[in-house]
Amino acid sequence: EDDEGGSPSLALKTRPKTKRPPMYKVLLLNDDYTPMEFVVHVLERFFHMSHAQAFEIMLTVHKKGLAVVGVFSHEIAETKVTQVMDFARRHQHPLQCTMEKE
Ligand code: NFA
Repeated sequence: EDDEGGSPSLALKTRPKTKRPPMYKVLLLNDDYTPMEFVVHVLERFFHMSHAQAFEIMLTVHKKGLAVVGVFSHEIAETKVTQVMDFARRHQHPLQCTMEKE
């Protein structure tokens, strides 16, 4: 049989540098004014959650102050944040959505 051979320690140190791109958490923040049903709608519309899932996450944000609503590439995370912020502003709600590197 063939034997690839080589030094394991050297092989580990000389691996090809194919770093995965960083991923970004998208966070929804609580406030005192945005209606609960609006937040549920946002989670259904932009994060493809079921009504039950969306309600659960909305309550987590309401009670804990924030929650991670998804993890995406930088470009997708930025798009989600922009979509949510624009949608909230159009409806005159102060809902805040941000992203941070995982
Ligand atoms: N805290 C808001 C309220 O009581 C509901 C809310 C939940 C707002 C999640 C923002 C995010 N109407």
